[in-house]
Amino acid sequence: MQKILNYINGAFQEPTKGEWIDNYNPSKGEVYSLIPNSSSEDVEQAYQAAKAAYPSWSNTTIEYRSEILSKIAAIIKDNLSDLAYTESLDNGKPLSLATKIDIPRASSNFQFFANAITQFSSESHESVGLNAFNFTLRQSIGVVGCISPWNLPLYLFTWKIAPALAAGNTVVAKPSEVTPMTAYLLGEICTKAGLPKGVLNIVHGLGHTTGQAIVEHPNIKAISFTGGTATGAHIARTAAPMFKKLSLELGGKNPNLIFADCEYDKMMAVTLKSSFANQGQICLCGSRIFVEKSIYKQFKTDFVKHVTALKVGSPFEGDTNVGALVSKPHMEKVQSYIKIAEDEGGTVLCGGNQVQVDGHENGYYLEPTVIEVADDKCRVNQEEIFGPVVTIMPFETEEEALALANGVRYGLSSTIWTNNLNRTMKLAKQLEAGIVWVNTWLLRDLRTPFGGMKDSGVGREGGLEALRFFTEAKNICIKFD
Ligand code: TXE
Repeated sequence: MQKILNYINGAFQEPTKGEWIDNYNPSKGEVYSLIPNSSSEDVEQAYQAAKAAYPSWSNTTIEYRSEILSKIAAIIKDNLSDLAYTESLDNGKPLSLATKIDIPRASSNFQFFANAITQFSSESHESVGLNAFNFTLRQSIGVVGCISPWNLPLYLFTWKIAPALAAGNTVVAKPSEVTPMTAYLLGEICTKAGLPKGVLNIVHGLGHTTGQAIVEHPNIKAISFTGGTATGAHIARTAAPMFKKLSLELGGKNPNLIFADCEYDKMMAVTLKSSFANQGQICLCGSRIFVEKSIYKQFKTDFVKHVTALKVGSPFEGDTNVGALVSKPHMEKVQSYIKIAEDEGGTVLCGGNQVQVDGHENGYYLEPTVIEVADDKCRVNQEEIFGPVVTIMPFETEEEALALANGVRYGLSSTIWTNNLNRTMKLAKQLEAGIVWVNTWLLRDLRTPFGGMKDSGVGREGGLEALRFFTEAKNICIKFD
């Protein structure tokens, strides 16, 4: 069986304790590789390699770093089909999605920060009347930690690593133990691109051991994390006494507010995607759909018709819309919410069942599911399910829509469907979310800030925000007579 290895100091190595974890192909429910169950000793080795590489990497020119990151971007692009296949195999997502979205975005992440670092500037201020000039340096932090989840494996892994490296830091990174494969391949790509050894170190393993060792390490000065809200809170508690810089991108329970004056067909097509893309396993998915009462009945009929027509199947078939969920425990968690919804008086309008896919009988497939809820405070409408399950509910007024949208502990993204500009502006201002989309969903410009309010996290990624996170600001004040 294939063994994935840790990438430390530019070389691949087995975990020091020789312990391994099974890695599953979710489309078949089979173990197909083994990954290191790394201990704190492996994390320490990765840290030592990153520490040794730091003085030299942080002193390279911006142009040099930019060139290396561009090369990594180019090699990812050159290997698009292999990487996309690997991502689908490891995660269960449709190959078409990995080919169109995940892997191109991983390449763009490197290219974007290769360019952005050349434009990254800081402030200067003259203290008029006090005879002083101030200028601010943006200095790299040192060794930083990047921890990423399983839903968009290479996409989110590189979204952290690229700005960290661009800003001159060296990195100890851990991908999710559920989807380690493309991160493993990234090591080889970085070596090919000429990234000096030790600048990026990739350690595989479980969250509460390997991940915890990264967060607990006293000399890893910043942690960029994407994952569940409970894990984020735990990381914050662990890191706080050491005053580490933290960027936490956590869960979402994002509202879709659909008004009667919207462009109906466009809204319907995009709402299907925002509900079920990547099997609903995107923190930005619009899992709560609120529809203006005058079009609610029509919406319900049409939406259910379209959802029922979605093809659940092997990730490798071209016409598959919904692939496999990432793991058995995750599928069981999602299924448990369908039961909870029924117990709480919700109505399953379609879906709700496991699907047997020919040739993939043990895979983790679930029908896309639409639940009509009467009370927005029910658990299925309040808790992040992170699967192919959405709730729908009518509203009558703009005020009611706003209250429903904001009535959860999360605040990641919101989508508004309307052609009324005045309403758009009022709602966009009052929605408690880090990202508001109007008449679209998931349109991302990498220069814009990305992140959530409330229990969806702390800090912002993207563009200058990411470069600011991965640097320390130092102000220098010079007095003259
Ligand atoms: O995430 P975890 P899981 C949500 C979603 C999902 C739930 C749990 O609701 O059902 O979280 O998923 C590492 N110290 N999201 O269990 O545990 C872990 O190894 C350091 C939303 O996969 O948060 C992995 O690399 N690291 C989300 C990463 O953290 C730790 C995407 C995420 O794992 C750690 C994924 C620890 N103590 C899940 N414990 C989103 N919003 O994008 C775990 N890890």
